[in-house]
Amino acid sequence: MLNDIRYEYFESVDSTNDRIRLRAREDEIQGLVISAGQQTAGKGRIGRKWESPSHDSIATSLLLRPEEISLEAIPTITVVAAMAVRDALYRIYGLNGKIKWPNDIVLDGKKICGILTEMEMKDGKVWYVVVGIGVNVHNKNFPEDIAFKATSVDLELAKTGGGHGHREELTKEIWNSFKKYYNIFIETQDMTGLREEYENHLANRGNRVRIEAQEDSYEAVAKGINNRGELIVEVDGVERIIRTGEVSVRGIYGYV
Ligand code: BT5
Repeated sequence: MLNDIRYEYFESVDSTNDRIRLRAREDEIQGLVISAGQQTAGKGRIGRKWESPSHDSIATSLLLRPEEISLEAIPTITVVAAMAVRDALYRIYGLNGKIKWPNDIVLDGKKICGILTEMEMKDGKVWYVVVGIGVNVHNKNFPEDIAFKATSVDLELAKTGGGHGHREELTKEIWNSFKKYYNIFIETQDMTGLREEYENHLANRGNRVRIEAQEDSYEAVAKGINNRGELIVEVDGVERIIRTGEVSVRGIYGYV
């Protein structure tokens, strides 16, 4: 169970995930959140970069120490975190995002949030888990290579009459929401209690997507997720399971 959440804030760090890692190795207990105004070395998955320029976005990471968790349940935590961000954006701003499995929230076809879950093992067990969340809040423009596929809270609110995001308020709402979903997840260590709600918000459900694995790329229809939080797709009438971390899923007409 996740109960108390404790917040620390820094103006600038390399990566909030790395800050949590250091504290975790110093035996910090579960529930610490480190957020930063700016990251100088924000990380995406598999060595990619995450842009979090000065005070425009949220960069926030949480330390978890799930007891007796199996290794295969760890990627599902990313899926749970995606639900929390979607929920927080909807409840505060009425922004009705979709979850692009496994780790993005998209609005109007563009990415507003990315999630990076990392962990370390000790003595053959999961020692700690870091859930890192980046959300674009005040960003008005983006570096050229991502401009076509990135959006922010303020840019989306501008389309529906205006308004501004508030980074601290949104950060707290995200982690409160995460606590709610995580405590449901941890009872079964899977998506049994969350799957239906998740699937209601899954981008591309029922649509054709392109699965880009390292050695292979093919088209499929996205059907939903299984209780492990893995994506179920159909290829020529046959179901396949896509595991987190292995692939990218793209819509066939663009980023989403
Ligand atoms: C992610 O990776 O989306 C995970 C991002 C996690 C960021 C958080 S911030 C707090 C914590 N501390 C960290 O150091 N990281 C976490 P991935 O699915 O691999 O997507 C990365 C790709 O998203 C990049 O290659 C770009 O194409 C794109 N991208 C980078 N910055 C972006 C931004 N601000 N908005 C939208 N897209 C972006």
